[in-house]
Amino acid sequence: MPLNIRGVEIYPQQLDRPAQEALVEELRAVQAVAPLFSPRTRGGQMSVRMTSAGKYGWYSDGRGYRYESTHPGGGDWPAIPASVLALWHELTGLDRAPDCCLVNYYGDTARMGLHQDRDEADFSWPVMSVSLGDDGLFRIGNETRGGKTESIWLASGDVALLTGPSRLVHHGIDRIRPGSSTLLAKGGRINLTCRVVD
Ligand code: MD3
Ligand code: FE
Repeated sequence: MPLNIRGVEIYPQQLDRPAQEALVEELRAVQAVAPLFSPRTRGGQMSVRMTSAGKYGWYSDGRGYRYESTHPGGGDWPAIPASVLALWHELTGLDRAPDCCLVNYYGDTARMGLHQDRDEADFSWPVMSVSLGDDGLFRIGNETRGGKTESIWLASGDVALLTGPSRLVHHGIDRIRPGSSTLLAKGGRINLTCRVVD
């Protein structure tokens, strides 16, 4: 039974250590094909580095946010790791596979400001998020801007499912806790976010 915070379902320690290690290896292969980059937004350079797997990858530059069919370097995005797809089908109960698995990498000082995920065509599809490496302080707000927020530390192996009304809540990562996990040799935090795009 997941923890429920404002409709966000959190599955603490859904992935055990061996599963986390196997996933990190699969992500190494993803990054070898599709290197991490730091997207530019209207607000400036993001502190989070990212890449994607799947049919689409998330991208941002001076023209705004969007999904792209190719990596900024030119090639196709690699396939979404099989273990991630299996987890998606297990937790969502859907037959439909996600179109995009966004890979966010947080160094010691990286953060992600409060935002909504609304670049997808249909918000009735859930979003699944997997945390790996150092703890991240996840802040959950409201569907509208402003108001009270709640925070929870996400640890390595935790999975969050955003379904129903929680799909459009404002959310972000205030900071990570450097050195809190031994999973990643170079430290930091990885978050995977799977979405149906179109
Ligand atoms: C709540 N990533 O990539 S994951 C993002 O940890 C993003 O990297 C954060 O927000 C991270 O857009 C948070 C948890 C998450 C992901 C998607 C959501 C929470 C969400 C979509 C709707 C509501
Ligand atoms: Fe988000």
